[in-house]
Amino acid sequence: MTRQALPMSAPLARSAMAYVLAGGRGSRLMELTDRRAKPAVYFGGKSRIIDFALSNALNSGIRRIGVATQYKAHSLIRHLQRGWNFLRPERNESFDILPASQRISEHQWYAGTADAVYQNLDIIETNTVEYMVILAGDHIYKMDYELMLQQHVDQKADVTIGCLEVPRMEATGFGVMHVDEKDQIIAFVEKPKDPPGIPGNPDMALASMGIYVFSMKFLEQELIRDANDPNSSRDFGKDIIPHIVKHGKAVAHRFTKSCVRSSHENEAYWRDVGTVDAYWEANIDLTDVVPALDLYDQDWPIWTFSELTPPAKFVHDTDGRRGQAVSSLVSGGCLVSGASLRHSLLFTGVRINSYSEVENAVVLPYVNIARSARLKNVVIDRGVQIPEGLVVGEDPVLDDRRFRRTDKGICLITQPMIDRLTA
Ligand code: ADQ
Ligand code: ADP
Repeated sequence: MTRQALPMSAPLARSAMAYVLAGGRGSRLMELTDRRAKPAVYFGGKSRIIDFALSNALNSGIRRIGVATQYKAHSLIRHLQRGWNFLRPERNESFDILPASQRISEHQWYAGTADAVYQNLDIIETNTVEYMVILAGDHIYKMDYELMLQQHVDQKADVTIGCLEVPRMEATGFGVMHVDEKDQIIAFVEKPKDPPGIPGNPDMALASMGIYVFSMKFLEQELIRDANDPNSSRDFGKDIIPHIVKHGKAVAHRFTKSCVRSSHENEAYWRDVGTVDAYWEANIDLTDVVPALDLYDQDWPIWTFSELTPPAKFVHDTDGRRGQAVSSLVSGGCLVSGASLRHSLLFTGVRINSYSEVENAVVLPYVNIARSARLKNVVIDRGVQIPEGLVVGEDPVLDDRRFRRTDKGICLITQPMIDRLTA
């Protein structure tokens, strides 16, 4: 558990601001994002997706943070206000929540990701920072942005882009780049239909993680230039980055397992969790004995708002049936009474009652599972009341009719779906 030594010079993170783009819906998460933006979706038992980018910023030494919100922002803003309001202006720190508030013109929401920065330039400038770290609030990973800032300064780049290798056929949803031997980006295409492979490794592509380091002055000039371009869609991936690759110096920063100063990581873990399948799988993976993502790593804690709850409790029911959990993560305030739980993850305050069997389940906060339910391969949204005897995961045709069933056979269950069943 030894921490690698910090660089001797003052950390660049202290003169940087992290700006988290958290306005997207994430529509492939289906009903999970009907009422909340993707960054506000729960992950890992205690956190929300945005906590990963924010914790990375904090653990990297960044103390000035802005979060731009747009789509269905209430749940996200409430979480940020409860969990992330500890940065103090009197200690040269700041935490700003920046909803698309039509500050420039009353007709204008954030047009694209670059516009979500441009519209708040005046607020950002009050922070007098030298570097800007633009982040997406959508991804699960641990990363030390100080190392990215150092590479940016060492290579005298105009922009440094976080990137990772992905299978070529999966790269259609990413910005894809070519680099020279010094990792300078010589070509960049946003979401190509036929992604170019890596020379010498044609089945893989070098994909942008959608995270960028700029010097503040350069970013400001670029945003103003872009705002005056009538053909621009005001997006980093579509407009700003291709322009810099053509006219300036863009450099790739590779995401590897050494991107986090922790002795715990055994692989470079990064997930988009953009679909119900990917979301279910990444959560269920945490039940592995040695998961690829270690949430128990005290060198790189994932900060969040945590409700005050009593400990999880497992009890015999009145018939003497044991309440038990195997290979599962169970959060505070949960109560498992005479029921059995396997390979599952319970968020705060979940109750599972007698004779119920739950397996491969991701159960969001305050779900109540009544007696004698059998639930397998499910994601259950917050607060859902599962009725007595409900069976899910045994009859694909029935499940298809009642719930949101994915190609891989995972059922997403929400309260309106349950209401339709019992109506
Ligand atoms: P996309 O994944 O398509 O591409 P995009 O929809 O632009 O990303 O969203 C990026 C981030 O900005 C997300 O966190 C989203 O929540 C947020 N966001 C989107 N629209 C917003 C708005 N109007 N206001 C505020 N926030 C907003 C980008 C890059 C690709 C890269 C992928 C990696 O363009 O080059 O490969 O990210 O995921
Ligand atoms: P969270 O995402 O914080 O868990 P909920 O799942 O309770 O919150 O709700 C998500 C968002 O939907 C919140 O912004 C909440 O205020 C809103 N909401 C909750 N229930 C309803 C409802 N019945 N009608 C409209 N909006 C709701």
